[in-house]
Amino acid sequence: VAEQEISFFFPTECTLAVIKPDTSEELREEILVEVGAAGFTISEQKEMVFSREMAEEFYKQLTDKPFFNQLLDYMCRGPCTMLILSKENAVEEWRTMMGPADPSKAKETAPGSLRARFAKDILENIVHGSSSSQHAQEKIQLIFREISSESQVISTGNDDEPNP
Ligand code: IDP
Repeated sequence: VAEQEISFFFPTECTLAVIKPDTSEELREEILVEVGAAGFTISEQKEMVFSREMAEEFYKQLTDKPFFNQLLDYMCRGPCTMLILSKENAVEEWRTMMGPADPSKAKETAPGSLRARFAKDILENIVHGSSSSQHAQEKIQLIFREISSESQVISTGNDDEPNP
């Protein structure tokens, strides 16, 4: 069966996944291997440090939360790996793979999830994933298409292109 026909019956969906700052190179590689093993295609990948302004925009839905400033401090602390993941039902499947934000809850309800195994605490929980297809489209637009000059792109993940 032609690939187009398969994608007609099982349309692929995109989600934005982020490996957050302070994740060791070893763990980052492990996450990328698990992403592949779970059947996701990495459509685009890059390393980037958030500017404060861009992190605020990225998490604008959480402006009123008491932890908002801490979250911005964390997200701007170092390079993030930004991924566009494609797969049928990608949004939900990546959220399942991440597990709940709080690792103590994740250990109880989703012990195999990335956060259950690797998150430090409810703030420093190593990965992000869009919560809906619409959010995914918005955040992909923000991160991959409208790069603010203040956010520093480190690498595009594409060996054929020189780094900016
Ligand atoms: P999500 O990342 O699973 O979608 P959200 O509730 O949208 O969870 O929160 C976004 C991020 O904010 C979390 O991944 C985590 O880094 C941080 N966060 C969430 N709740 C708390 C909290 O109670 N204290 C500190 N940080 C939190």
